[in-house]
Amino acid sequence: SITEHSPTAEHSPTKKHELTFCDTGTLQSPIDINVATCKTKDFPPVTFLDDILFNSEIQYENNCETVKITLIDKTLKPKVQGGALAPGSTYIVDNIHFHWGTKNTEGCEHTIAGKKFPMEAHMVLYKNTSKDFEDALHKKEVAVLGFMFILQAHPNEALHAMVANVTEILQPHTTFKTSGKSLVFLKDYIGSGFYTYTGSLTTHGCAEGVLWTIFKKDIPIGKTQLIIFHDVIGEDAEELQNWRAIKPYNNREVYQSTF
Ligand code: GRE
Ligand code: ZN
Repeated sequence: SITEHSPTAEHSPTKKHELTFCDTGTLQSPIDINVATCKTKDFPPVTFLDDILFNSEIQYENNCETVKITLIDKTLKPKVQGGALAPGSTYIVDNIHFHWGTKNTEGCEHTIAGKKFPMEAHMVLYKNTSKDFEDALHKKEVAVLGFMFILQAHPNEALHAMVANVTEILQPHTTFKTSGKSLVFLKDYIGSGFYTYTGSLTTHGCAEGVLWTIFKKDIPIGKTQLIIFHDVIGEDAEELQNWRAIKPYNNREVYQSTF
């Protein structure tokens, strides 16, 4: 079961949704990854076991909290394995969503040796022994793959399709159905080196027991491409910013891959 702590209203000036109840435990996310004290472990790379995510119809949604990407056919289960994920287990992709800010100097949730990035994507996975994401949350079988974006002057052609799809959902509570091809760029990053630790969701109760993987290879994003995310409109015409500030390390170990 989920480690439960008495929830308190956590007030962060940077994230509107922290005004709602969140966990106050000792395994919260995000953290600043202390690269200097990371222990190294001989992990295999993370891999996609199939191309279901890229060959199927997907939906981009502006739910007024984030841009959330899901498969339209809920019976399709894209599979991921490796890395720090439980050996011998496969994990199913539940959704991909993004965290960003209101300016180019912030927006990521995790920081690496104190360094901030303008955006972070989360690929949310659940172990195939769970029925769905909610079931996995209770069983502590949720894992999240985090991809950091780094700003560059010129657009990244590999992100063109994804960004074009986001322009279709700038208005609050809108959806756009399209091909999973727009996510193919992720294949170039999922096999990179990574950091891993145990933390929490960063919204919606911030339940603990989530296995985090943060890839070391940043995804370049052009300034005009990041503007599209900054232009996503929230409830009541609000400018969205949806990153949670870093939380204490406490006694946690963060491991890194040998590569
Ligand atoms: C979020 O809401 O931001 C979130 C999830 C599930 C896993 C990680 C995460 O809903 O950050
Ligand atoms: Zn997230």
